Amino acid sequence: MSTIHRPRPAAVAAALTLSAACALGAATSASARPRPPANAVTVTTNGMDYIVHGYLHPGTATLRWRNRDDEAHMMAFSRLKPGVTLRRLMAAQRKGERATVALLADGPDATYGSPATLGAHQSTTVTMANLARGDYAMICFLVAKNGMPHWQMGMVNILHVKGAARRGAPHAVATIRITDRAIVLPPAIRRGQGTFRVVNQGTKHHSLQLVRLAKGTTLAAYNRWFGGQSQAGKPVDGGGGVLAGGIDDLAGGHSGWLTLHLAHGRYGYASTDDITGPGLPPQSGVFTVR
Ligand SMILES: [Cu+2]
Repeated sequence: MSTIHRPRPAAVAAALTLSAACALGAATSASARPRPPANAVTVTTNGMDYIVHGYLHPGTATLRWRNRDDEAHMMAFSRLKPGVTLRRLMAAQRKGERATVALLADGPDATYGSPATLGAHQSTTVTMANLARGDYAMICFLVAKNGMPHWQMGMVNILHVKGAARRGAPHAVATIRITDRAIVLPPAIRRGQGTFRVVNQGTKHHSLQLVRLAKGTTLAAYNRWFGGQSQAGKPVDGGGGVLAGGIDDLAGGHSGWLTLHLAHGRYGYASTDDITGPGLPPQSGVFTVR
């Protein structure tokens, strides 16, 4: 699996499957930022960290992730068994993937609709449906220049989801449909702004990762470059693209929301779950925001 998405160093491959949602990425324009929804939390990355500004209520819950670092980061997101502390999670990480998976409440294949991978200075906002109460692990498996995975450098933290459930759905300007054969984007995507409902109408897990492409770079070329970097255990900054968030993973029949503030430019999209070789999956394509 080579992809826009997560590198899969052998030792952590299984733990990786615990992640998967997508967020929207973006070259954010501050002036276009809408009023934050009631049940929302911001997580900021300044370096090898997830700095959590508050907590979420269960139910319909919005996670805004800002990457202020000069490097790309990802967020494996998974609910922990009751009572698992950050210290215990970190100890399990050092032991290996099996030890980490043993701490997960929903197993290694759970999906929540959490944020997809962010390049340097990008941000993304996802709204998750029916988020359960509990403590959620956030772990970055990308690899630094020195070959060390980011989690080993401190990029592990916990987000608390507690209190009374909040219901309701954000107002969506249009719907993005993901199936077992395609991703169908609505015409409104070309505005690059607003909240989109994202529905997985297929039977398998799918995701939606966005990448802003430099002039002259095709999505296929970027994807090949990303796959090569990932498999070699190298950083994924460069290659003529900037990862711009999205929704990491949605199980078949599930949905979430993605709020976009995309700057003008050409974007590629792909379901990284469906990348099985050097080529692009059928769930991929390109659009332009003008
Ligand atoms: Cu990272």
